[in-house]
Amino acid sequence: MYEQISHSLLNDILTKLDPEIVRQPKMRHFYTRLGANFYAIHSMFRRLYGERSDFNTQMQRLVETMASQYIARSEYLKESDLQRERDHNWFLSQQWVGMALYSDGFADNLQGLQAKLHYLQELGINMVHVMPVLDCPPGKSDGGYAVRDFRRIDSRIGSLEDIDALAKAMHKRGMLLTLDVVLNHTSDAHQWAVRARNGESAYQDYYYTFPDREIPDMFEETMVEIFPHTSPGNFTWCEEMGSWVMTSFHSYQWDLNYSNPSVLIEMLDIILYWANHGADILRLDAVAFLWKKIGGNCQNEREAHRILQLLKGCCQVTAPGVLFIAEAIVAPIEITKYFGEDAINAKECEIAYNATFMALLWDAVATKKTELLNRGIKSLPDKLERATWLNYIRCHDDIGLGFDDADIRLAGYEPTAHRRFLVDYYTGNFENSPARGQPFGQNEKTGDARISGTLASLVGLESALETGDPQAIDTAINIILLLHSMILSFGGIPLLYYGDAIGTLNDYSYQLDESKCRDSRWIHRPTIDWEKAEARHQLGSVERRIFDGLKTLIAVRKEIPAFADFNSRELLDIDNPHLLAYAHFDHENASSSVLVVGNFDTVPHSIDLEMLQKKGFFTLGSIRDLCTGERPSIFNNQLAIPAHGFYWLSESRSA
Ligand code: OTU
Repeated sequence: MYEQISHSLLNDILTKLDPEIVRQPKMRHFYTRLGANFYAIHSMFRRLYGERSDFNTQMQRLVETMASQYIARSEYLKESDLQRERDHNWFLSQQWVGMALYSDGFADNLQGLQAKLHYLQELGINMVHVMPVLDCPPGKSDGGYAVRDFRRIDSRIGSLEDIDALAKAMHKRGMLLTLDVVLNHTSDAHQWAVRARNGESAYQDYYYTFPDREIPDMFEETMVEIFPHTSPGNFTWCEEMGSWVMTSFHSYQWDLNYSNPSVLIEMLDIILYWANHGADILRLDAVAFLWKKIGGNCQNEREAHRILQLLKGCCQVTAPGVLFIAEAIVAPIEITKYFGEDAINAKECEIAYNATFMALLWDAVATKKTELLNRGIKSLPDKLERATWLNYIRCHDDIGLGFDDADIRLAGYEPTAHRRFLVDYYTGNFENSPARGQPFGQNEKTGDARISGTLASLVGLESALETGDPQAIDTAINIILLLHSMILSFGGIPLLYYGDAIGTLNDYSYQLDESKCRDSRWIHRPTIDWEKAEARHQLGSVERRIFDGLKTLIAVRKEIPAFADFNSRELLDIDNPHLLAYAHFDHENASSSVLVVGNFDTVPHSIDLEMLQKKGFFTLGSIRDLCTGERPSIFNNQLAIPAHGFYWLSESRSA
């Protein structure tokens, strides 16, 4: 019934379309896709904004926005859309390996980055998340997440032409470009905020503004603080407007008000704008926060999901080849909802950060045990078929310890004490800890804290190099490789972090910068030392051991079809609290199944081969470690895994 109504509604909209749009040739695919998605788009838009008197006008605007951006989309990108529609699981392939980087830290600017693409290819990277490049007020940028102009590149980093050239150069090399769209907030220097401050009520409606503390106080009762240390509270007084503005993040980041359809349409236009500038994937920042409700923590609200479904539906019409990444650092049961509920294919974001796995890996390194890791993976809900994880060890943010309290208890720890242990361990305040991290976001009220630091410094490379202890250096390198072996084999797109492939240590220079010194995340946003990077060619150097190790793992991963993310992973119960083991089964061809096992302990451990055989492994022939191409160590029918070692095992019929 509603479907019929929506059909005539679509006709209505089409007859009122701007003549400029109607005149356009080659709109066939647009109209077909609009027809196919209109019901979903219209019903979502109606659920969000159906009560408004200007609903029809806004709906018309929404369609015109999709149409105008379709017209602006290049033939080349439209061709790629068609290809991806034909091969719609293309991104689940094990061929993709990503890296996140700040273009200025990596190579001064966008042109420098383009000139360094060969380095990324040398390592095997073919998906690059270029961290925020947009114009932000210097000193109040939040690392690029306080955007002043969503269509303008920071002039220190480059220009729009540079991005276009970079996208082209990357596509030529078969690489994917990922860019950010910061959906939840703008800088307080964005022109919408400026116009709001100047008294334009239309722009005041873009934000959440309140004349007094009545509503803000109610919100505060249940909202959490994201940056308690530097930006306590969730509201900031604006003298010019004489109102409180909602600022969940920093006081200079004003939350956008998505109960206003104009905000949604503007942000859709920006998403499509960057899709048209060649982004293959858009990382949607802080998506959990898109809808605010009194009485809740203002995260993961149903409406936030509707907004994402709507944005996805519209993108499907204009730029169907473009994927969304959900940056939602939330509890496991909430994370998978960002793929879309009750669906097989992603209805919201095709890709989501696997923050749970990331934090659990850090737990295993510190405790040298895998109980919590195993439990956490078990309670990670299944993803949809056409959706995938972004598996990472480090990123530009802090490491939050957001595991489930119940899981922590089941693993035999007391939650508060255990989290405190982890923070102490990684900040080097625990006996014998080699880690050199720093606390982030300490909250005096709740006792919570998170962790900053580069991978190398957190696993002890910095302290080992200082003391010159060769064994400690070996250990740190082994842990770096072990962690990468996990994200490269877990199922999903591995996302390396720039600098990690050459063991980049903490950068303490942020402490001298007045605008950064209170935000320890800057410690792990390095400027790459390219001379040090050259050492990757020197036999025996730390850089070479890490770089070559990763390069091999990446190359091997790409050759293992079982690592494509088709929900083939099964956690194996092997009854050893220091090991993690999972298998990717190929049910049609047992000999292409792969068993991954990692040892998080400082001493070797073994697994009984007979037990593995009972589980269906290695019954046909001899065992081979795909990483080295060799037979793993076996003694007395026990598979031995060295301290901090790992295997990707498969069966080969030939001995
Ligand atoms: C994201 O962060 C970005 O990755 C951060 O760099 C930004 O500061 C922040 O948004 C504001 O734009 O919102 O959904 O613990 O993990 O703030 C999760 C801090 C986020 C970050 C968290 C995260």
